[in-house]
Amino acid sequence: MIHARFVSPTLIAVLVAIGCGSSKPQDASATTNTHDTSSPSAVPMQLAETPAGTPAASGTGTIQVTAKLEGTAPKADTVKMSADPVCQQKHQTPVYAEEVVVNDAGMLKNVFVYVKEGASASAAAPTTPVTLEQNGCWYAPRVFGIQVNQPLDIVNSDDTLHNVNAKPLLNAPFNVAQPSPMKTTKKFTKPEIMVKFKCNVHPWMNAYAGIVENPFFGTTDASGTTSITGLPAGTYTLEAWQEKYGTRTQTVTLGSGETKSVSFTFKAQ
Ligand SMILES: [Cu+2]
Repeated sequence: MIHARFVSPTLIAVLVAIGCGSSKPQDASATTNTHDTSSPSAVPMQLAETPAGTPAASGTGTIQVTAKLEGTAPKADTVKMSADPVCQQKHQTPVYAEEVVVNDAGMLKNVFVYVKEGASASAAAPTTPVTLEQNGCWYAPRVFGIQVNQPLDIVNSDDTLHNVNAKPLLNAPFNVAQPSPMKTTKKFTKPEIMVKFKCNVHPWMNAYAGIVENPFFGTTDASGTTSITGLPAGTYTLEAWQEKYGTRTQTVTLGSGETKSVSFTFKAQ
């Protein structure tokens, strides 16, 4: 049920979109969602698709990644959820915006790092889904990686309406209403850095996905670190992405079974 307290102009727009939702998803093979209201308009294909039959070479090399913020991090705003009591009641402590998350040592969380050049694409996507959860009207994880054609389970764990609005440039956009606890499964068919998710009902909800061609990626944790493992010997260009500070790249050469450390530094603006 949609409760009267949620009848806002945004929600009305969402409901109208649902009511008119006779269009089919652009790529029916890429979704199992039954509420898809995405536009069937064409999306330009600017990147090559994963070459069929090309195995992702694997090895035993590791890149240990750290991400740091130089300078003073901006003060995180408190997120006000009073517009939706269902959201607010799930939080006993204040919730802070996560655009920039640093620890006391200046280490940056939620930096997505992947091998941009030097690694081959995987032949097949993992069948294990990545989960993007909405709990307490908050996306978790906020930043994550997923492989091309790997299932993404988008879960609503709240007894309230969320609207999952993804607007990629290279993949098919979608706009899914989840009026109650439920799961929608999606796939992305092309590499794309990054795809942003937002909720039309709760404007503070944002998440970002890096769609990549192989398993060589990671997202820094609260200590500002992640590891990329299973790499064969080679020379790799790593790109690190942070939602406010943009991207940094570095090149690293790994011998067979070697472990190297790479540190990315972002400057506070
Ligand atoms: Cu929401």
